[in-house]
Amino acid sequence: MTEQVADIALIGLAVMGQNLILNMNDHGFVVCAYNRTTEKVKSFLENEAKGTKIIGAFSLKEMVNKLKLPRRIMLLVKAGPAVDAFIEQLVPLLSTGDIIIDGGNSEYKDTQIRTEKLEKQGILFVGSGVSGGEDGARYGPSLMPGGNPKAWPHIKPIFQAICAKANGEPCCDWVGETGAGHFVKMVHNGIEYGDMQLICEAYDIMRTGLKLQQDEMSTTFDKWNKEELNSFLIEITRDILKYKDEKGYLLERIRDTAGQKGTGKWTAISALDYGVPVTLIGESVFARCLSALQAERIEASSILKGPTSGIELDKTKFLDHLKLALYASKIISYAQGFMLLREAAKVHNWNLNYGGIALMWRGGCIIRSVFLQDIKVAFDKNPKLNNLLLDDFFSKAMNKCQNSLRVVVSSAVMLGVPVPALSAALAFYDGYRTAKLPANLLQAQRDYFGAHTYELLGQEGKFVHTNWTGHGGNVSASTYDA
Ligand code: 2AM
Repeated sequence: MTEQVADIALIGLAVMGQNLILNMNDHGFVVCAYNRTTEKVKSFLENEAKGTKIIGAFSLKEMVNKLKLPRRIMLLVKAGPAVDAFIEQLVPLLSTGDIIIDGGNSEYKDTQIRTEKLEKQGILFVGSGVSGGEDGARYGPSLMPGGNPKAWPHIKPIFQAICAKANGEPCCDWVGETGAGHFVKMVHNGIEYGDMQLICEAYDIMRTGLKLQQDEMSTTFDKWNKEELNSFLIEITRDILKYKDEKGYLLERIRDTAGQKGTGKWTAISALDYGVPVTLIGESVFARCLSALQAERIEASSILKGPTSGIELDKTKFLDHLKLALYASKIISYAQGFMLLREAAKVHNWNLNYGGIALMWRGGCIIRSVFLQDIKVAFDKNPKLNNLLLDDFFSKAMNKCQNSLRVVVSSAVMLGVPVPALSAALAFYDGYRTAKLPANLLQAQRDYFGAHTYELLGQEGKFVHTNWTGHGGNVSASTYDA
């Protein structure tokens, strides 16, 4: 009988897996490493893990036998069939109450199915978002675990030891049931798309509208990074703008076509599925798609005209507006992201801890920022807060910044600089604060051509149909949709 010495096993020795193991080792945990291609276990033990307490296994059976009870096994393998393949091989080797954690980028619906299926087999399954890239994994990632809540007390000491800390608090807490952890990670990635697109639009206005040099832009981002926009993405933008190689500034020579791996798209698809207006992330995904049409854009640039008259901008004043516009749009984007979380939580009966989620994103991940502390405070103050925009702190901030957002969006329009995310933010803001929208006309149109019925003000819940044309009958429709 092998000695049960390991606190946790980690399967998948790609760079994220290796770094997480080294991080766990630093915090005093004994980790057993395993990989499908077992030569990697040998190489890892002889190189990166040399001189540590890390042990290895060359079969799943050997790995399972080396684990303390209840067994904790973390998968960091390619999302999809690889996860199911390992689960299938592991289950016959495990005992009731053992824990499998999937730390990959799995789709939350898969995590939901796996959690429910494994619960029936007595295995506690966790799907955890892991964010922060290689460096985060090594020195402190943001961790977003969800799934079977019975697993949490057993993984909490490890997860909260290895994760990033913000003001001494761990950027990891229990997110919620079934697929909640991976859902929150997906929304995190969508928000990352939004943050990045907003910064790109600000850069484009500085470059095209204000004709700033790159060092001036870098200085501006440096200043912003010391104020309310203080964040990892503003910081790296400052550094990217001033980066030079032997040919000068590198940024201007990078091809302007953006790639994507899909999690932003998943967030936008979820937003449509749940019927939540997460417009800013949607626009950010589409902006990447438009950027990919480079050949067409180049052709169109010589055919399609832009504005015929320019506008004069006061550089100092405008940069102030731009900062506030960025801040306002960021508030709106996060408000939309939390609206999506709230709706999904309602549908799936997840008990999401919104303040905890803000704290999980506060450090360790790409969207880490000081701003998330204010979101945490807002949800701590009122865990049932309906919308971030209605919190005292954020409504005051919006009331202060909204005019700057108008100045920036209208100026960009007059300059012909595309600002899909900034203008989506403004359109959402104006829609959200409008007590009476023109959807009365929309309902009338639907009833006119499709007899879809409408409600009269003051008689909500009672659906009526009007024979608008005097012909076509009085029967309302229930199947044809528009
Ligand atoms: P490998 O080294 O044997 O390829 C990232 O690719 C990690 O996922 C690696 O540890 C890799 O193992 C593992 N992985 C990818 N596809 C897999 C599969 N179908 N089955 C098992 N492991 C897989």
